[in-house]
Amino acid sequence: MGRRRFSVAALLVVVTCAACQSEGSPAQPSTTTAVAAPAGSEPTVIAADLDVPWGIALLPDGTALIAERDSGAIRHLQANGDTTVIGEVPGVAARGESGLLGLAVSPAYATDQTIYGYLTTDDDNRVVALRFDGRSLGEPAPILTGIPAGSIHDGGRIAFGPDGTLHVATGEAGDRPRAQDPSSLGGKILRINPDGSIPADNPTQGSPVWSLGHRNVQGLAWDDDGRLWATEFGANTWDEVNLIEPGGNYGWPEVEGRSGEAGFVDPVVQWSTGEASPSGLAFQDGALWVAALRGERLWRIPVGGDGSLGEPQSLFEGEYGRLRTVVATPDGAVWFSTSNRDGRGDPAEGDDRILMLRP
Ligand SMILES: [Ca+2]
Repeated sequence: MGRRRFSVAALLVVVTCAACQSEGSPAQPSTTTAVAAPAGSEPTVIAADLDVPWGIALLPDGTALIAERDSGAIRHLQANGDTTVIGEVPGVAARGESGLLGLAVSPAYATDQTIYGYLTTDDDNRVVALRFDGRSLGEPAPILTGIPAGSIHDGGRIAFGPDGTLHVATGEAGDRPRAQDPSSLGGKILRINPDGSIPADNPTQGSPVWSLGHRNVQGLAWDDDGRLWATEFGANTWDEVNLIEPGGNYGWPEVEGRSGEAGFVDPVVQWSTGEASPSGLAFQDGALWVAALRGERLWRIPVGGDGSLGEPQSLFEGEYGRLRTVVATPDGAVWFSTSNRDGRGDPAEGDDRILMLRP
């Protein structure tokens, strides 16, 4: 494997340069500064020969479940690196960007043996609950249905927050006005209870909508202070990292990237789409870690105690191809997965893979 590289990307995270926000501005050349790799920081492959892995969720025993987007299979990654198919989720209709996407493990898994999946069917995107007893997979029980589906912009990340509610990242599925329509589940971050009911303290009574105005969100992570961060794919100009506030409107399709317009929450980080196309997100070791698809790198963004962000650093640019998912493990590691078999990549031998980094 190649050297670890850091790219200082200050010029790419433009906060104040109004001229850089013009529609369709081309990707800017990166200014790369090589920095010596800290000892022991080289990623190691922990799983290989996967087919478009998407959701990755850790079980309490340190093993993990992996969702394969196109086949609908869920694999169990053992400590020795073997992956066993524990079942296929019935009803998965994979086309384009859709299929079996996010996975989450119940915070009460030790007693309820329940996992959650986000999948595309012939009719919608939905969240289902499934029993997994350590060996085989039960039948899916729908807990949230009717999320708009399409061949693009299907969102798909699901994650439990520190308060035990399940957050669901969706996309507008190619129909832009949905993102601003509070009655549509598309283009939103949703918040539900583990049984699918609506938490009483959501911004709008009876609605699962937690934030709106999103184009396509595939990354959710909470920092140690409980702040929720989300990645979002831009169209042609700006990809985003957003700090999510309940009831916040993040602008799409009225604005993309920083606008300063009243009524819209500006992103806290923005990149040109060639530098990022950010999918998965995790928080580990005082930083956000972002898996970039088109950008083919891992971004590390330091988070200050007050929520301020440091300068994003570009890691492993071009070394592993397209990156989809990032997971923070309880023992301090960062896992990240490739997505080179998703129809837009250039698979290497052993792809797709999951790699482990110890920051
Ligand atoms: Ca936005």
